[in-house]
Amino acid sequence: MPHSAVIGLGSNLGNRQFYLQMANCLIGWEVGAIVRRSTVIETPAWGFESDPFLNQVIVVETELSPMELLDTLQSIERRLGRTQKSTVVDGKPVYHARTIDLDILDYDRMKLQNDRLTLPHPHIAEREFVMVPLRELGIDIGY
Ligand code: PH2
Ligand code: MG
Ligand code: MG
Repeated sequence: MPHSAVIGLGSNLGNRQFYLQMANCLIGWEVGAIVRRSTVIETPAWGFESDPFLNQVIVVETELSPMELLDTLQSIERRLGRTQKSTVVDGKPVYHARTIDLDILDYDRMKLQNDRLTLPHPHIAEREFVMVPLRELGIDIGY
């Protein structure tokens, strides 16, 4: 039985539409069938001063485990020119403009916490750029 993963996509650097399309394509090849896709929305940068984002949420059926899924998404991010990772300075997250960001929002409603991945994704509820596409798809991850 495949697993159901909800993935948030974001881009605010370069040809944003192109990066979202390439990410959709690579995810379809390397992760599994994309069964739902939200509309792409433009949103102001949240939590840092930067150019506006294009954001989208998709649902994928995958045979990958959560950590395999994370490795695959990070590999796709690197191939699409993602350079800097978000860091934490003085307890506060520091974000950078990025060609593509691929976040696992939910995986079979699993709860998981390790040094690389927390599921479900924390902070979903306060981020309209994620909540709006989730609402469009009728997905309630339980926040
Ligand atoms: N991602 C962030 C921080 N801020 N703002 C918007 N509008 N969209 C994002 O995807 C986004 C953000 C960290 O990953
Ligand atoms: Mg993110
Ligand atoms: Mg990320």
